[in-house]
Amino acid sequence: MIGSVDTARGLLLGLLAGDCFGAPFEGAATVGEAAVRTLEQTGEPLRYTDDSALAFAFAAHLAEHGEVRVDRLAREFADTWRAQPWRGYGAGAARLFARIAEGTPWEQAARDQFGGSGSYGNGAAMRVAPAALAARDLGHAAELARQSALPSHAHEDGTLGAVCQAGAAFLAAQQDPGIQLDTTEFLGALSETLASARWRDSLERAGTLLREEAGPERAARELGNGVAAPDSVPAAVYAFLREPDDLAACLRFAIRMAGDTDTIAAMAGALTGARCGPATLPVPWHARLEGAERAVELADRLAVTSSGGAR
Ligand code: F2R
Ligand code: MG
Ligand code: MG
Repeated sequence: MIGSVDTARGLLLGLLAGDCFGAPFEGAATVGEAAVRTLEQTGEPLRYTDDSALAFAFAAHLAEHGEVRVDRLAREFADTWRAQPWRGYGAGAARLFARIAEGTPWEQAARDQFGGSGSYGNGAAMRVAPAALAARDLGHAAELARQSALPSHAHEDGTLGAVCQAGAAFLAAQQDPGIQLDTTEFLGALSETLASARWRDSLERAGTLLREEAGPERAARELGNGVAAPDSVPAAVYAFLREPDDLAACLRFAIRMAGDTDTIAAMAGALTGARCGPATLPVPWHARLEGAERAVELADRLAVTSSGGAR
């Protein structure tokens, strides 16, 4: 096990790095390895998107309260959007946060999304990983995830995406990076948190693909790579389980799955970062990633809160 500060720093920096490196490829039908390596080598500064903006807001919320206070969290998400609406939010999310900012109760705003079915987008999952740092156990991580999804993702699959990613982050944070990851055990424990045949089937498929050492293109075809939570959260878990010990390799794999690259890489990066700590981040990346100092500051506050020191 690594210490709680390193777990928190690794998780938030891994999420940020995945978002920053994945963003230039978001929406691409295919991504070649050479293109990702070129971006790694350019040394250009990289901007973060809505994934990190909302994950930072959620981390700050947990650092302050140690729990989810939904009314406040809804306002904080809406304020985060309103402060920087140009961070690559989708049209649905922008509409939702605008309504909440205008005073519509979050229950109604979230329920009204997409003709009343609620959102099944991956937005609740992409921001949820900090829940793993405030959770006492896997069940608590799932509960924090459910509560955090309430203001925006009323569709069951939007919520389950958050539950799956928070559970995966919790399990990744429990790992000793010196011991080889047991992927079967990991997927089994994660599957138990998901009361849905569709999600369990998807994780089972991920297990089969791992045994067959499927590469990013095949994994994306079979697990999905789209903006819907069921099409991207299992893909991120798969990228992590393929490369659990090396953040750069994990992000390369996730981005080569194409589609919703910033989000799949942000979710996968949070998992590898939580397992390995900040040492897995190549040193030159710290200066390139917009928001790296904010990620470290929030991680340190969260680590104190989760050890009971700040409440
Ligand atoms: N949306 C993007 N990127 C594309 C737009 C980029 C932007 N225009 C720019 O570059 O400036 N990225 C970010 O959005 C994803 C997270 O989405 P979130 O927060 O869940 O939003 P939303 O709008 O609720 O859902 C996303 C899409 O999913 C489809 N969808 C969801 N629920 C649906 C339902 N019940 N019925 C039909 N479709 C549904 C819609 O297409 C939504 O637009 C991340 O990728 C993040 O990076
Ligand atoms: Mg984004
Ligand atoms: Mg995205």
